[in-house]
Amino acid sequence: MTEKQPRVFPPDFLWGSATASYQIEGAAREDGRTPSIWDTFSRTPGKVHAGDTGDVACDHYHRWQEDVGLMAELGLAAYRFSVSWSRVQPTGRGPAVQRGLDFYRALADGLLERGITPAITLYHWDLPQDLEDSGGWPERETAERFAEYAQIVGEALGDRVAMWTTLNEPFCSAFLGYGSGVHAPGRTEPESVLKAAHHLNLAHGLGVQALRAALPRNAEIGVTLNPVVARPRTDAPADVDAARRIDALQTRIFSGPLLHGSYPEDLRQDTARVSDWSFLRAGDEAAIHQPLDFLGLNYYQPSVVSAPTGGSQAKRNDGHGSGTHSPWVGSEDVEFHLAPGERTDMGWVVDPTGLYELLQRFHSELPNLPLYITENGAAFDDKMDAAGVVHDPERISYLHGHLDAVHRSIEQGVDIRGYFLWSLLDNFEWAYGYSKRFGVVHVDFDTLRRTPKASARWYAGVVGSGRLPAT
Ligand code: PNW
Repeated sequence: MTEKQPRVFPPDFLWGSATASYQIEGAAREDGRTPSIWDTFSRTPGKVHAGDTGDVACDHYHRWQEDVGLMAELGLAAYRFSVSWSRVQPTGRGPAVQRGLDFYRALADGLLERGITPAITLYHWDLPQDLEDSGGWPERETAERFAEYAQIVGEALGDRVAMWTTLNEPFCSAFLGYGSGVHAPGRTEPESVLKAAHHLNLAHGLGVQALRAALPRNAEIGVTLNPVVARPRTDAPADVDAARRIDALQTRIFSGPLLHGSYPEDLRQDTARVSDWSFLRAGDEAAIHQPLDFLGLNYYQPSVVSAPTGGSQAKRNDGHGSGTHSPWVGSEDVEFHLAPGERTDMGWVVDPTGLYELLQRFHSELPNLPLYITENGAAFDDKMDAAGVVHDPERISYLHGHLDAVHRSIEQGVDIRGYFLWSLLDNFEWAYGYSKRFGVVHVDFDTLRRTPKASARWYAGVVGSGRLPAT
């Protein structure tokens, strides 16, 4: 599939890497930061692999200058990071903590000094525990509090940060946090999933309005989704319908109201057994449907689904930590199958054609909306050799294949503005703790020493030349 000619990217294509606050910062009790739902969850025995927590993580809070230095060394043009809500507004309500804001200001300035564009995500899953204690995302109030938080951060950093994302993957917050319970806060309540999804959508809409008021006019505002690429196992109508139902639950429950102004009718019907949707108030869909400057897409792998087969091979939960509860509210009978092919250390199949399809899909849905790939990457069980070198040819091959798909999409006329590799550093991989390594930079979690892997050098070559080498 790959051609012999190098693939040349547009000169203004934004090359970056991505991280998230809870996964890298550590300093969980410093400078006024209070617990988020991920502190509570990870400190609860049995929730996270090996009892790992984000208490120290990569200690990025104290080592951010070194990390910015690494990015500069790799020649990255952009860095996507998230703000820890409870570092900035400890109870999720009321006045901001200046030291929390100062940390992100210094980070943004450090990036700008090195010519790296900062891109802020306001919410990457670390809800202040106080807000969860008041009910969390299933409560409407959480969306209102998010808008105030967005205003605070917008006013504090709008003079130096031009690229803003409200939410990262609201699917995971709602469905893994309140449905399967494999993510914080670990609740398993089918109707709460739908309420959480709606209030996350509302939080986005109110947050965009707050940001528009707080930010200079040239700021760009978007949202990051992780749409499912759901492939029916066969073309039997029941399997095709299974794919439709999973697409409604994982993708269109967000893209419907966020990008098109209403919830899909089939989703309402599929979930009618679970909820009467009385949480949806008049005017909500209009509040959610705000003009956006870009859409961020995260992609890792496609899914193969079917109607119930009665077989034992299929799993009813998604791949991210197998809980005993299904996240698929109202479609619990849909089965997920292992696609054939090479796998990453997460057990995720390597299939760049899914990224190509995803980009085509959103381009046809919204031809005028610029797209960014806000996450793409792979975990492999990298080992450092005796000479201190980490060879990770599988990761290079994964990145090569996916960047090739991005380039082919651009050639087809899809408006893709940039690519953020997940992730800069090995980090706290949620329920998997430190057992899964997504970084292009190796982190020794005893010494916290950073060592760029072979993939970091390879990516630096792509970024520096703006070309994907022929293979
Ligand atoms: C994303 N799933 O998580 C997140 O945005 C990152 O924080 C994370 O480290 C990365 O991808 C790798 O996992 C996901 O179950 C978690 O579909 C779960 C799923 C997808 C993405």
